[in-house]
Amino acid sequence: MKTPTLIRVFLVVGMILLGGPTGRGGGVVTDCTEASLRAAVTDGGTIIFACNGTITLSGMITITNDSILDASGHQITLSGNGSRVLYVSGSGKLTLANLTISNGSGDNGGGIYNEGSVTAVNCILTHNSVVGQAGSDASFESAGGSGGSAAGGAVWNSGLLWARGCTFTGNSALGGSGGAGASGDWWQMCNTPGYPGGVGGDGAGGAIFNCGTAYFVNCTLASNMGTGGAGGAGGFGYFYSPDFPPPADGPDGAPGLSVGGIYNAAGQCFLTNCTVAFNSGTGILVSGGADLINTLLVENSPGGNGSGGLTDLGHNLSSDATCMFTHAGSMNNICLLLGPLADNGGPTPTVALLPGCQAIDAGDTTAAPPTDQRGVERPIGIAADIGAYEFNKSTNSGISPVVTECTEVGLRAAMSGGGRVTFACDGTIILSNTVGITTNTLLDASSHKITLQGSGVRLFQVSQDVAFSLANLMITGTGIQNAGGFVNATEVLSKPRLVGEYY
Ligand SMILES: [Ca+2]
Repeated sequence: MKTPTLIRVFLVVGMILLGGPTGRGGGVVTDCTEASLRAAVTDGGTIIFACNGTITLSGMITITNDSILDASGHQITLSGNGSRVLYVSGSGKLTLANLTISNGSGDNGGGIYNEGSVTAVNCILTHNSVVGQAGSDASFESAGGSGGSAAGGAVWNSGLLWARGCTFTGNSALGGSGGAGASGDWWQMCNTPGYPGGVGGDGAGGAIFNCGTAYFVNCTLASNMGTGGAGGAGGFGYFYSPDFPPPADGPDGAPGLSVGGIYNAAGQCFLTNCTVAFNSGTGILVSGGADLINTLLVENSPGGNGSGGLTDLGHNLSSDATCMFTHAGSMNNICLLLGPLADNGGPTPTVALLPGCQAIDAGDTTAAPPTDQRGVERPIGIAADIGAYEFNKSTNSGISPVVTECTEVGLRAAMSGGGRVTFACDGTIILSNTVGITTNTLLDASSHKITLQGSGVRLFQVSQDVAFSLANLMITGTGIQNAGGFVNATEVLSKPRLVGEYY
């Protein structure tokens, strides 16, 4: 995949702003082995690649100097293989371009742990994971130990982080479970209560943990997972005699927080034209500061899209009410029509806006970067779109097909090209055969009464990597076992969304 010119300009400018490499070191990694890579980064400088492939590490690489890893024109993955991939010390400056960081793990910062400065351009961080330690069970007169937090599946940042055109997906943070509380005190010769269970550790950012300064521009954070550790069980009360009030069991510990996208614990993060979608856990949790502009938050749950006070700089969109956006151009509780995370062109996977999505042309054009995440120039249409993807009517059909006749033939004809399909009739449509969904489709029966009924058949079969949404219609009477309404080929990437009134 090519590096768009503007991104290259950014890279060069970024290198200058950051002081640039020292001029020493540098080199070419010719054979995609760990040994070659380690040799190349020893002296820092600009390192390029003349090979393609996955470099599987036996341990993390520590950056204490000024290094640029530029995989432009090549397919390079750095795999942590069970340990953290990269550690950047306080004196380190690392620029990553056009490469993938995957399969790193630890208890924080599975992909990258940054105390210095990291600039990532057109990178993919995927399948990095962090797991917190379990709290110890109490044995005597005490509460259970707290579970350890797991912070930043992909990145833990206390320094300066610049991410531009990057996709974070499939990363995870699992907090440690709390330990069990001790039982009541048997030697006191009375009934005594049990001790509390330990609190669970936080899943503190499936993708990102930030306590420094972090900038995200044209980035997509999708389908990452944060899971708080379970609270420990309270200890049993100790029963000595019926002459005393019955002993209470200790309370169970509270579970840890579950944050799927970004946990901004302190410091400050800034998001411009980013898409934060489909993460498991809260999308962005803020206890420091987070400034958002032109940013899209969709279907992050449980926990909602935002928590803790996001600063709304305008033209942000949330599919739920949790962000409480109030600035001009921002919207809450909007049903957003998005495709799954997919290769939509450009160097990294993105989440496409579908025809009819209210993020289209709703951004602040002056605040938007001159291209979207893929490198497509913006704005297309009357204004920049909200999020990391700019919708192009000419590459989507732009035609909004309408079901004019409520029959199987009429429905199939209207649905054949995908997109947002609406209705100009009311009634029950009985399908005699399953309709295959092979392109992103929204079936929207708003302001009509439509019932879809299967005549002993499944109604829809959704292909892999295809988004299928249904709005304001009834599905009934398919008459077969297992997934009568529809079958979804990919669990994460193309879950159908049932919105509005459905049955
Ligand atoms: Ca636009």
